[in-house]
Amino acid sequence: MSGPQFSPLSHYVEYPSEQMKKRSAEFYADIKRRRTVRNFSERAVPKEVIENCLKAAGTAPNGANRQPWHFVVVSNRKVKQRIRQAAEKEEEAFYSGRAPDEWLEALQPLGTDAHKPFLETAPVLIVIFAQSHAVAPDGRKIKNYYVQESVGIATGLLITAIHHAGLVSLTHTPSPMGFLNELLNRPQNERPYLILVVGYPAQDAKVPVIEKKSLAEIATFIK
Ligand code: IYR
Repeated sequence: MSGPQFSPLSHYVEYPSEQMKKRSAEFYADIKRRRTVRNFSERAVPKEVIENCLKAAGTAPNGANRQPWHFVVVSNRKVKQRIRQAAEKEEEAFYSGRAPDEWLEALQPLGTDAHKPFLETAPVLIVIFAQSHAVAPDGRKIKNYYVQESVGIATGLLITAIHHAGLVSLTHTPSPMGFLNELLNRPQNERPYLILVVGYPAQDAKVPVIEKKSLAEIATFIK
């Protein structure tokens, strides 16, 4: 086995600290405008934008560079309709009994229910799959590492890239979502991670009034 190969870190750019402060402040100002949106316009989005956002997601740091993710981009009306039907069936069971009261109370400020029209209205659904293991050409299982963390980080980059491009998204997690393997013809080593609903907001889109925790609440600086 040959040893690891290294190349110089040639793409790193160091900014002077004033510029770094400005860049970090500007990035924060921009990302804090991001809202999870549930009212989508039917307007189509350019395929190239979705492709670039997926390429950005694919740069995510991940366990042993196994890149244990697969993204299925659905824009076909019939397939979106099937996903909506299957998701709403699970969501109805969730909202009308499967979810404990404590969970329903936690969701109350968001105003969500079993009705998921956005799965059909939005132009694009990106169904994110996590590969619990890889499969070698001879069918042998190859172990993946830190799959949930890796796919979570890639999803975070994808959400950020979509916001940066000027579109909105919604993380949707019908539970259970095994139906997505069957509908999208994905192999058994892949588990649906979440559905990212992507598009333009509807003209009259509304978002819940919620607060983000302050820096003091989310971070501790040890001197
Ligand atoms: N999957 C359900 C419930 C839901 C759960 C959480 I945690 C949320 O932050 C939002 C919704 C749904 O999509 O309605």
